[in-house]
Amino acid sequence: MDSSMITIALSKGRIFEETLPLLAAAGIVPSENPDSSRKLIIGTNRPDVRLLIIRATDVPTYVQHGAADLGVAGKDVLIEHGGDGLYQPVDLNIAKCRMMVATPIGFDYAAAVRRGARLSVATKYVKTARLFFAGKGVHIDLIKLYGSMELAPLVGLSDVIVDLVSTGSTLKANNLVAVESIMEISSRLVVNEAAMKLKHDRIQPIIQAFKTAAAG
Ligand code: PRT
Ligand code: MG
Repeated sequence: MDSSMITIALSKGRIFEETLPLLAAAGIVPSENPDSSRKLIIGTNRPDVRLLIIRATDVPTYVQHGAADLGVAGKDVLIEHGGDGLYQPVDLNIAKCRMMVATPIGFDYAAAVRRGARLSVATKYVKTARLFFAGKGVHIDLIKLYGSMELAPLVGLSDVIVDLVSTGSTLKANNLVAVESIMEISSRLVVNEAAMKLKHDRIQPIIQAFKTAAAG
């Protein structure tokens, strides 16, 4: 770990966009836009702060291993990762959505649950799905996918899906309907545990600025 540098891991798209005002509150302005730049390491107005642009699901891994000191990751991603070696000091209240169970229109989910039917569930969020259905006492066959879960019930791969929903337009466009809410999702600031101690003087003001900006 380069102790002179503060490294922040972010994903492109909604997390980067919604983290920009929080970075600004901490006096950090990226020198490039990751959507137009192909660079994976982006500098900032502060010579001692840089950004890593990585896949959303990889953020906890970089921070856990100390390749990044800080990062921003969805609760969905953190649950699947497990959160080992990470402080999660702030719920940033950004990139909000809901983890839901969805089915094709016309599938009687409530009746299937009532009669104790075995459900096949397609999802990228296997830990979340396993815990949720175990809690309800519903037996499931889990089918792990990496994306486009909406397709699975349309072609008979699964009865239901577990996915994130924000506007609901993706479900609607695929003749699916949300039948149960699992949890509210937002993104968290994550901090490497060793960096929290070793770089405390420089990391603490960033955490504080994020906290204040997220609450305001
Ligand atoms: O997209 P990519 O495969 O590169 O990676 P990713 O999906 O992991 O990253 P990204 O940037 O899409 O999402 C990062 C984080 O944003 C997630 O981990 C969530 O915490 C959060 N977030 C908030 C969402 C959504 N809203 C969201 N709507 N992540 C994904 N979606 C997807 C959802 O999976 C579904 O396919 O958008 C679709 C539904 O959107 P609506 O508006 O049609 O309901
Ligand atoms: Mg996505």
